[in-house]
Amino acid sequence: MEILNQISASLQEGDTAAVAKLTGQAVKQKLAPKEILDRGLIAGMNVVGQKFKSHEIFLPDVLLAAKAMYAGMDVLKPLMTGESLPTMGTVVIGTVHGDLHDIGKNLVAIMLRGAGFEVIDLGKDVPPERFVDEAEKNSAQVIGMSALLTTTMPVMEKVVELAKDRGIYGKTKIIVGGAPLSADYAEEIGADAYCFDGISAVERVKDLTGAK
Ligand code: B1M
Repeated sequence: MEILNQISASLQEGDTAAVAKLTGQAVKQKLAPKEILDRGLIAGMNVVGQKFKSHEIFLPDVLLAAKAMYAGMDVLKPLMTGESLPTMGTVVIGTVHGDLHDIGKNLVAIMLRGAGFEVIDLGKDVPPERFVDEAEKNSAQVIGMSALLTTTMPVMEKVVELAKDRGIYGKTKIIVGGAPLSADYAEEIGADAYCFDGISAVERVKDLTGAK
């Protein structure tokens, strides 16, 4: 689809205005928001990641691409969130301490809100205690953690340990996600579920909380 390639290309160039405009056009063309997201915005961001890894581009380029990604997500957000529904439960979500990657976490939050959950977004670089404090304070059914760096993944285990110490482990379910994670890693650290993306996060949170 031509317009999706254009969105991907503009995102790779860090052209915020073009990404916003093209995403709006794609919506007008009645493309599904998920298709625009997956085959336009995320596809572009994946190329950015590969080029960054192979030193073809540098950090400022990645920052510009991230800004452009947000411009596209802003256009799609109202379509993905839908009408607000009676809340199906509360999820405390954040990117773990030391990690500033929040695009994926924000997408997951949007999808969970769209599915009717109340989402308390703690942002990025969130210390372990804060996940547990906020879960307790808000009687959350689920803690959701995101990590994009192999170096920050171990923070998740600290949160699990803290949840055990405070006696909320088992009652408050713990889900984890992010590109370097796996179901095996989630099991190893004692999380209740690994989620590959926003859709699987919604499915797993529904399973874990019994929400329909
Ligand atoms: Co960084 N970065 N980055 N970066 N960055 C990666 C992650 C990297 C893989 C790039 C690479 O080398 N190819 C690499 C990590 C290597 C590793 O650890 N194995 C890397 C690096 C090295 C770094 C720095 C260390 C670079 C440096 O300073 N030298 C630095 C670290 C800063 C820090 O965090 N302390 C850094 C910085 C940055 C920016 C700030 C410039 C920017 C982030 C901006 C922002 O988020 N606001 C950035 C970006 C944009 C990326 C890439 C290119 C794209 C990430 C992204 O947003 N993807 C990334 C390469 C890549 O992943 N392809 C890279 C799109 C997003 C929709 O996908 O986040 O995977 P993702 O989320 C998905 C799923 O993973 C899942 O659902 C989402 C939707 O499908 N998911 C969950 C995520 N969280 C979930 C939680 C859940 C459930 C599912 O439940 C709770």
